[in-house]
Amino acid sequence: RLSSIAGSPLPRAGNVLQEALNATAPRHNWSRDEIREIYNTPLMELAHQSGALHRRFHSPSAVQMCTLMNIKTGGCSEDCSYCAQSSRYNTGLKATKMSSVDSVLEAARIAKDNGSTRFCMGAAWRDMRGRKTSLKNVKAMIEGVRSMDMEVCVTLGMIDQNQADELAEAGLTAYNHNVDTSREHYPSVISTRSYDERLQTLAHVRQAGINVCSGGILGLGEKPEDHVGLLHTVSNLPSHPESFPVNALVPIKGTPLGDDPKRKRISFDAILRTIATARVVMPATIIRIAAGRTTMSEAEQILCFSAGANAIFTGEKMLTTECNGWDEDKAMFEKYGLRPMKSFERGGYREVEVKDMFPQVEPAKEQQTVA
Ligand code: SAM
Ligand code: DTB
Ligand code: SF4
Ligand code: FES
Repeated sequence: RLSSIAGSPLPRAGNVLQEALNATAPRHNWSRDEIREIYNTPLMELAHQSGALHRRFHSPSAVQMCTLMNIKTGGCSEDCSYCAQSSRYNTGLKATKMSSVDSVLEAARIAKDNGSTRFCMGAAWRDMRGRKTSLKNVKAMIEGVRSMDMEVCVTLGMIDQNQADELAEAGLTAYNHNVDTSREHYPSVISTRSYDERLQTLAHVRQAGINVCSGGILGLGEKPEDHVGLLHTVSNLPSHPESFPVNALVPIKGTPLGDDPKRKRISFDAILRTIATARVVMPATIIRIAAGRTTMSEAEQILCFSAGANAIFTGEKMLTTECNGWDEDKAMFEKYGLRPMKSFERGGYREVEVKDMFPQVEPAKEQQTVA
């Protein structure tokens, strides 16, 4: 019988997952119980089904290549217990002034020449209060990168409505501001700004018509239930984030989390489970394998892509840590038949068609005549 092998029943998708797989549009009213049920589906079944759903909403071989640049390193007043750039911890990082517009445009050009279609700039700021000149420079950077026909994203800490509107006016594609973890676990990671303040910044970004990029970090000493909580927060926003980055903690010496002897590295199955669940509850979102990818094998990364991840950070550096380089990523794409997503290319719901799943395969001549 098909339903059992050697007498043991095959794992099956539960009702909630079955229903989610029939989606023709994203849903914004997931209950925490529903997300937990999906998250706890036997992993092979979950990753297979999320991969099938992915193929209905996205071009299956397209992976967005983004390159990061730290435009203002270190000296940050916040106490995020994972971060190399907080001035509260002795991480050996030297704080710098803000980069010039010219140096940013030069870096974006190199990223574009290497195939990246999104350029993301980060600044180690709590917020943008009293940073009028910096905002003017950031706007010039945004305009310059957009004029190269690249998507452009910034992460500058908390912003108010006026600042969001100004960034929108400059042509910003997306604003990154991570909720990082569940509401419950958040206070054990950061004390200097609240979960609600984060959500407020996301509301300003959304209101300004800029795409929201918001995700989390796994491996902060949280429980699986906090992954469910993180997914519950983002999937219940008035519109789903356009981009959901999944970071695995990169331990930084000198930070509370980097120095914690009890901290366990996040397991790969938890990363895959989070990506697959994110794909099911936010079918149209771009899911980004973010920090920690250098510690993943190529085979692990491919499992993530086949379960629904469709973006990476690639290039010389993340913000302060190592990144998988362009050449390594190009070789992986070539080997597995992945292709860089084009600038502003997006999926959208479609019924599955074999020609979409295998676009490069033409039916053989004999088969055509027989048919
Ligand atoms: N200061 C801004 C902010 O916090 O919104 C922007 C820069 S901040 C470094 C961007 C995101 O990178 C953080 O929200 C966090 O999710 C992620 N991140 C920072 N350090 C990390 C680390 N050591 N490991 C994994 N992710 C990290
Ligand atoms: C995101 O979620 N991860 C990126 C990007 N958005 C800005 C940053 C990861 C930083 C990793 C640690 C570092 O390099 O300092
Ligand atoms: Fe500052 Fe951002 Fe690092 Fe927090 S994550 S310490 S806000 S740079
Ligand atoms: Fe740039 Fe998320 S950090 S798209």
